[in-house]
Amino acid sequence: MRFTRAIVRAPCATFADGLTSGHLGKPDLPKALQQHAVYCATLERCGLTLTRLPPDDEFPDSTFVEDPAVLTDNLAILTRPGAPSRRGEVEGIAAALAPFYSHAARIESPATLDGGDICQAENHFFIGLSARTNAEGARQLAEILASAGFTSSIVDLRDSPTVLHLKTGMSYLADGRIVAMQEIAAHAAFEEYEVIRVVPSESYAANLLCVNDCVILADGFPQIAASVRERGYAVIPLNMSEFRKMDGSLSCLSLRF
Ligand code: CIR
Repeated sequence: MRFTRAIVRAPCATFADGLTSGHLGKPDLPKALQQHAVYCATLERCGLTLTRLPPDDEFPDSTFVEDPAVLTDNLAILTRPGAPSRRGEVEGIAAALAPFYSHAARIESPATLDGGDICQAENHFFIGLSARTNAEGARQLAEILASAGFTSSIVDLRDSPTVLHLKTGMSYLADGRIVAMQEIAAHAAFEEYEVIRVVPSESYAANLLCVNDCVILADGFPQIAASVRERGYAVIPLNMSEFRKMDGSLSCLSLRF
């Protein structure tokens, strides 16, 4: 999968009021802004042209632009986020996508679905069922994807409440390879893939971002960084400390297409 563009939105003044499991303390906004700037520069270094949306104080979690949409190069799907406080983020993303997609499909009530629960692996999509994405959301998305020629499979995370989204726990690297945290590594949906396991002490790094020829990885997780490098990928480590405090990780900060 090659990408040419991404949409990003810097964290807003109310960032610390967003949703979080809250065990790592309050984020520092200036530091978050600095980490976001490095993240954006890294996407550019990987060949992406960015659309930078202005910070939106009305929605504390709005820097996590991945959740209100699911994109492929010719298909845009606007989601219905599982957290009611995040539903209003969708219209801003719809407007940002309008110049690039002539039509966007929509996930409709009573379905809920967060982009963080959706992982594309070439022509296949893994759809996580979680506290944010319900069965009806998964059904609607699978139907839209099937009509565009994509296959999909479900990964039920509802017995793993510490995993916020599917991509909190796994990522598609490239070349038929998946990176996954222990809890979900043996899932039947991943049977045909090479699964690179992330040790429990490095679980946060299971969310990585493969952008063209680069693999962007959270900094400070040497074992998974070595496993990825060993397979021949160029790794770029990024400090994600302030986003992690708000349960966010690398993929959440951009919509790539
Ligand atoms: C939330 O709980 O919705 C945000 N604080 C974090 C969202 C992270 N997004 C993602 O993993 N795609």
